[in-house]
Amino acid sequence: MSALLLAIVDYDFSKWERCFISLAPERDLRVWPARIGEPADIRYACAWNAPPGLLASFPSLAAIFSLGAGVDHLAGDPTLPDVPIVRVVDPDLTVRMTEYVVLQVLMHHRRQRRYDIQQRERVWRDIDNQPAATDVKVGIMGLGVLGLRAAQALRHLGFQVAGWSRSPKPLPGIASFSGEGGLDAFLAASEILVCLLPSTPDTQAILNLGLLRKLKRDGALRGAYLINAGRGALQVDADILAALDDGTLAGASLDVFPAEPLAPDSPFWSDQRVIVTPHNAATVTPMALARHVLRQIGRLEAGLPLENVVDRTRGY
Ligand code: NDP
Ligand code: OXD
Repeated sequence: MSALLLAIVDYDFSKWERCFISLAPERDLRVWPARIGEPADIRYACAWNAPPGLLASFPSLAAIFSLGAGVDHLAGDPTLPDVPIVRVVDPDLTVRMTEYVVLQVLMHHRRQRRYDIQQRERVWRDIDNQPAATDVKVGIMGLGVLGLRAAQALRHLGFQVAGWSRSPKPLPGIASFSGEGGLDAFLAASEILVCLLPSTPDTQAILNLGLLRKLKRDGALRGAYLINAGRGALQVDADILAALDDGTLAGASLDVFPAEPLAPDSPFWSDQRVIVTPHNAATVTPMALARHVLRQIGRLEAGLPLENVVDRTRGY
């Protein structure tokens, strides 16, 4: 039978291995680097940060499954075989990202960081500039699977929501902006900027000082905020720190960083206005990942098209 290889770097592969074995004990499962066996047996690879060149060494490879929704971890491999790349789209992962975005928006909207400081200092004081959600503008960069669902959840809470994507999206209750031409107007309509873009050549370092200065600072929140759960390569750390210093940003929630894990001496850790999480805004569970991969392999073997295939020219 066609073998499935787990090529997972940076994580202990065993939790995924256990799920694949429990769901498909008959499947010939191989694990890189310990148990590859005969390379020509490998038809499917489930990969995360696989070393460049590894996937090209399997002559029968028919599909690559990304361990995550993002596929930028594959982009640095110039020898990547020309086979379909399938990314994760999973309802549970989408809900988790929506939770993260709603939580972070509310943290800033409700001034929770300042109340945390007051609590530490045993101060009982109402911070009296709390606007209504209906007066606050939230902009979401990336209106794909994750951005759209988060936008809808924020809309239900009453926020004024705008979205920015490559192509226009006519969505009820959500203002749609697209492309380079729509970016400035979108930023001017965003007091809280949520970034859920993929990392592609077009989006590198997009969250820079020039962009942050275009956010709306004189709105109901009386300041601008950045939430990035897309990818670290989209943000310029030094620019975010400069923006916090000069008042361009009043606060930020950062789940991703250009260098992960975040260095122990990073100033982000101790900045009271910044909420740092360790790239875990939304993680697909090993069981959901195994089900998704096996379902797609089942489709391929039944002659059906794969779902959620990455467009290689766009890079996402
Ligand atoms: P999708 O592919 O469904 O959506 C991507 C969105 O970004 C689309 O709306 C697309 O526009 C837009 N986009 C892409 N490039 C550009 C560009 N150059 N200019 C404007 N808009 C652009 O991806 P998902 O929503 O599933 O995931 C988004 C990203 O979230 C992933 O790539 C990953 O990096 C990150 N992620 C982070 C996690 C975490 O834990 N921090 C967990 C999971 C994902 P259009 O619709 O027009 O194509
Ligand atoms: C993903 C991630 O891309 O976890 O799924 O970052």
